[in-house]
Amino acid sequence: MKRILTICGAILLNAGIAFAQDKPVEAPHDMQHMHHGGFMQEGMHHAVAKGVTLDAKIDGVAHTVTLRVGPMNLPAHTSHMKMPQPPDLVWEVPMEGWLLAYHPRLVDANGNAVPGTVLHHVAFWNENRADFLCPNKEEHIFGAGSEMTDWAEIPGYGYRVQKGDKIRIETMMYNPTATSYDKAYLEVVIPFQEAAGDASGAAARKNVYPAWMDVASCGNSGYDLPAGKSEKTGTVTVKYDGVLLGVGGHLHDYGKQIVLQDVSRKETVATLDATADAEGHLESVPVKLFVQEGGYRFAKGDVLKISATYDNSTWKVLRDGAMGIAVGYFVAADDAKMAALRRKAPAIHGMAGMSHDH
Ligand SMILES: [Cu+2]
Repeated sequence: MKRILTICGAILLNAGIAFAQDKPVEAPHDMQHMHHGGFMQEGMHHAVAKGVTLDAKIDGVAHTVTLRVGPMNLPAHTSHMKMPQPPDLVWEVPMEGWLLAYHPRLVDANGNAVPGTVLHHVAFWNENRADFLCPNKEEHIFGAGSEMTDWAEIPGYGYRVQKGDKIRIETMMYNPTATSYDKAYLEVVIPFQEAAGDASGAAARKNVYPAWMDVASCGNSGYDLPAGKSEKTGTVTVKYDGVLLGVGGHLHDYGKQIVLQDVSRKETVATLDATADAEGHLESVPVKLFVQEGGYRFAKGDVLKISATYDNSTWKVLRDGAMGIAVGYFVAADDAKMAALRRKAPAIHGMAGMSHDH
């Protein structure tokens, strides 16, 4: 299966239209666990897993950083509510440059593969920047769920980071399988390009901004899933002119479809039909690309409407069981405007005027 997915990714890359993943996007969550953003849902308290740390290894030759979260003990048949969860961990970016792609995988202490099924989600947030659609949130730069979304590089583009940026990593595990896993690690390999250039003389990248267009609008992404068929819709307003290079979707089990519309233009941007197994467990959500047309144009002020449909065949309400997010990469018409999303340096040392923004 992994091999097939990798081939799919390679085809996308070869066609020069690589977008977000080698499996159609099932992107991630920002979730009720966004403590720092203040979205933690009432009554959602997880036990904290002990001894889980973050290890960052830079390979200066291959130009990759490997982030490793673990070890985590994952007993069989344990829901995400019952599993002790890793604490939020922070990676401080050690260089100026661009992050180009995200390749997640799960391994045990011996390096053997652990199935992605046990990853409920992982989300990366840049604490030094605000999200361009929902500035009440931090910039959400990457996410993956059980489908282990692989975000492929888009040639010519990258996510710009500054030295010292703090990337907060939220990881939530579960284990719906009958097999227990001890000392599991989540690894995310991130190829990067330094801003100063390197021996390869690579050209500067154009900046992309991950766009999370959520049925919960700018609120907490998770919601209770009613029994049977349901639909939830939300809106967000675009605040910058630019283009969307492509869009995928994030749904949970029993998800059927996610639709993104530009209400201001009276157009449907994308209709993404999920695939699932016989029990309704989500397998994939397709990706629609606009790269070849130069991107789907958004204008400042455009209202985007997002709709997610589910058919919950358990006939029970699934508490916090659903999300509906269209996820894409946005390129601003005037990238200089996006600099305003950098948050002022916290005045820890009581020094005024330390802002880099102006
Ligand atoms: Cu989710």
